[in-house]
Amino acid sequence: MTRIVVLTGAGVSAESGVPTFRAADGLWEGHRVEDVATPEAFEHRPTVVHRFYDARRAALAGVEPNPAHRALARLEEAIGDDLLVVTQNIDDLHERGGSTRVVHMHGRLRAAWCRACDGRTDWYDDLVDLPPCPRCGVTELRPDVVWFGEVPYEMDRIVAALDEADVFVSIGTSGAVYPAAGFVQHAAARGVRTLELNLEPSAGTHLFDEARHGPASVLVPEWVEDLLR
Ligand code: BJW
Repeated sequence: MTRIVVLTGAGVSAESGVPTFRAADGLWEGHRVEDVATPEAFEHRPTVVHRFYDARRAALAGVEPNPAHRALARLEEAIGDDLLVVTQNIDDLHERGGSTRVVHMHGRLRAAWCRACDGRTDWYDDLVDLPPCPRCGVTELRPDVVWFGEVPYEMDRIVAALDEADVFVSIGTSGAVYPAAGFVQHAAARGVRTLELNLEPSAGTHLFDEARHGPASVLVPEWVEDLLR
């Protein structure tokens, strides 16, 4: 059986109406993502950072998975444990599209992390008004997401999957943020076949064995259909 690791980024959710980070319109109220997605920003301007994530959490209620998410779920249905989806996205569109084997390496919008008790809780409301942690009652909740300078989640599991993979596919990511941007080199160094599916050439497009450019809602279903034919 072919073992496949798929890495997804903001581009896979773009056609669902979730904005990407580095497009021309990818600013949030004039802030670059690098200026709001840091522990330092949260320390100095917690209200700005909470509002950034509260707005994105609220917007999740109005978006739906697109054909790219659904095609990946169809692939999981066909090959089961031989597929692992590693997403940099903090939305839940892979799960809502039907995928179950999903690693959220940059965390989840619908989760809050208490800095007082270290507990994590599923979270659907705003955080800007500093609600108490349901576990310890302290008002130290932050979005359970990975900011610049923090260590992405489940790196050991991701590296193990890349080491055992036959194919690595990167979908809808600019290749601007590490360590995800380095997965292609990690995989290629182990002889894994690599494929990029992105709207345009990413920063690391030359590192892939093959690159196909176009919208994920077209490229991903086509790739899955080819594979399962
Ligand atoms: C479509 C499409 C359509 C559009 N169809 N495609 C090595 C070198 C240099 C720097 C570093 C390095 N290693 C680490 C660093 C520092 C830093 C970093 O990478 N800095 C860069 C700015 C250079 N990295 C970190 O700090 C990370 N931590 C770390 O490295 O810890 C050390 C460590 C690692 C491992 C083990 C042990 C220790 C943490 C990074 C955290 C990133 N967090 C963010 C925000 C949090 C979550 C959130 O708010 O959502 O994650 S930043 C932001 O960028 C977000 C995204 O997940 C991430 C990636 O963005 P993505 O998904 O690629 O989006 P875009 O907008 O950039 O691209 C979209 C793409 O889609 C484009 O190409 C479009 O063309 C395409 N597209 N429509 C198909 N319809």
